[in-house]
Parts: sequence; structure tokens; C-alpha cells
Amino acid sequence: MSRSDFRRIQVIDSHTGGEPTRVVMAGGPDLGQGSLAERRAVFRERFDTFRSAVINEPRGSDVLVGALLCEPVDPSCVAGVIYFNNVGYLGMCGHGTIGVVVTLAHLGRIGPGQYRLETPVGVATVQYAGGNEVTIENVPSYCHRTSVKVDVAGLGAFVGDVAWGGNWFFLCGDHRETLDLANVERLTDVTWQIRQALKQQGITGTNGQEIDHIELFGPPRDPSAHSRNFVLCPGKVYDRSPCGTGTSAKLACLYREGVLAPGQVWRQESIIGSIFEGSVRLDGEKIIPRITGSAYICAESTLILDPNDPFALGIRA
Ligand code: PYC
Repeated sequence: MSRSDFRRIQVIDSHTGGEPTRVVMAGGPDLGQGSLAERRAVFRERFDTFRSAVINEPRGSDVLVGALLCEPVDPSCVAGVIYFNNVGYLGMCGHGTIGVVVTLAHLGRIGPGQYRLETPVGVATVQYAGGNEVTIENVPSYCHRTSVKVDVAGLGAFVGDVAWGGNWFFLCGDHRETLDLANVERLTDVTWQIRQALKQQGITGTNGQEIDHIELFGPPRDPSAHSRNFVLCPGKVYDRSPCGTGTSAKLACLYREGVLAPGQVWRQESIIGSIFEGSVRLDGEKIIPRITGSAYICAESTLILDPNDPFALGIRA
């Protein structure tokens, strides 16, 4: 076996409000020419080991979100992107989109301007002024159900909203938890139990889609913020950023409640204190969330998969 048998994958790592994104620049699988949703299905069915190799230990970590750049179907889009994590695939990813834009700018592939990015759940528009800050106009978001009660054994009832922001969320401000970084183990445990209870009690998004993100809200520390959150992602890790799709889901619910007017600013603080600034605009009946945040480049690397390495495809359960 020689070094030429090594598989090489070029990645650029960034973080958005503390939440990491690993953009695959070269060495990714050929997913064909279908829609982004079809290509995500091919990724899942035929190349899931690639996902695990890029994200899981020993080359990655549970908290990483991967972004595979693809040729877009829609020629008005600058790129297509499929997001993935330690356990599977995401619809859209807000912090990841901010990371992708800053990564493309870092490489000189884009300059200041407005761009469209295709994802498996629709097209997001991004505005980039240069530097680290990016504004996303996310896919249309909506509140599916309000005041949904879920009973969690040993913890009692939690009442929240079920909403779509590019992924499915249970949004809950009615809880007994303290949203403090020192408390993340407990918060992870509680939100994981809420997720299991939602599933057991048949509480889903539209068409029976699983609610795989749980978001708790509480008072902010930063006086300029409106709220602090803790977001549990599908792979049982918490979002270090305020979560772009979670903030989008929250904005859609605030608009529906009449608490947030179009254009009114909502500053969402994460459990580590990073902030996304959000607002909504209306496109006919559709609620389009706008999220602004900043990403920073952390590394340009080549991942190496040695065919003799027993953990080349990642450590998996
Ligand atoms: O920012 O949308 C987001 C996100 C989803 C999962 C992790 N981050």
C-alpha cells in the first residue's frame, strides 16, 4: 500500500457564533445531476461513510456540521449545498450558510454582493458586504402548531410550538430550566427526553416529519438581546450558535403571534452568548426570515483516509 492509495479530501473549517462548519471543497462523492433533495438521498444511501469520515472522530467531532458544495440545478444560484452532521443530513443550516459564504469569499470565489444558494429544501438568498458578516434570507418558515403539550416522564409537561425554519423545531419557553453554559449536560438530557417524548406521543411536523431539533428559550444576558436559547441538534449535541433555522422558526412564530412586525429586529442570543440578528419580511403569504451573523475561518486542511486505517471512515456506534 503506498501513499497514492490515500484518499484526500480538502476542507475549510470556520465557525459561526462558535458553531463549526466544515466545507468540503474537493474529494467529495459524485451525487449525480438530480435535484438537491435527490442528491441528498444518493448521499445518504450510497456515500454515508463519506459523511462519517468527514464529521466523526478521529478527523472531526460530534459538533461539526459538514457542507458539501455541489453544482446547482438552478443556474441563478452560485452553488448548491448539502448539510450533514454526526448522525445524518439537514434540510437547511443557517450558521452553516454563513460559514459557506465566508469560506467562498476567503477563497476569492465571491466578492461583496447578493447570491442565491440551493439546498435540498429550497433556495436561500445571501447578502455579503465583505468581511465576516453575512445576512441570509432563509427558505419560507412557518409555525405549524401552537401551545402543544408534551408529557415527559419524571420531568412533567412542556408546552411549546412546532415550527419549520428549514428543519423541524419544538420551541419552548415554558420550562423550569436555567439556560446557563454550566448547565449544558442537564439541558442536553432534558431536551433529548423532550425529543423522545414528542416521537412517542406522535407529535410531528407536517406529513409526519420528525421534530429533531428542540429549542428552549429564556431571558438574555446581553441587554441588547431579546432572548437566549439552548438548541439541541439531531445528534444530541447543542448548537453553539443561536441556530439560524431555529431562529427562523422562532421568528415565524413571533410573527404569527403578532409580537413581531415585518422588519422589526429580534436579537437571539445563544447559550454561549453569540448573537444572530433576525427579522421577517413577507412575500405574499410566505414568511421569509432574515438572519445576520458572522463567521471566521479556522483552518484549511486536507483530510487523509488511509485504507489501512481501521477508523478511516470515522468512529461509529
Ligand atoms: O444554524 O440552522 C442552523 C443549525 C442547524 C443545526 C446546527 N445549526
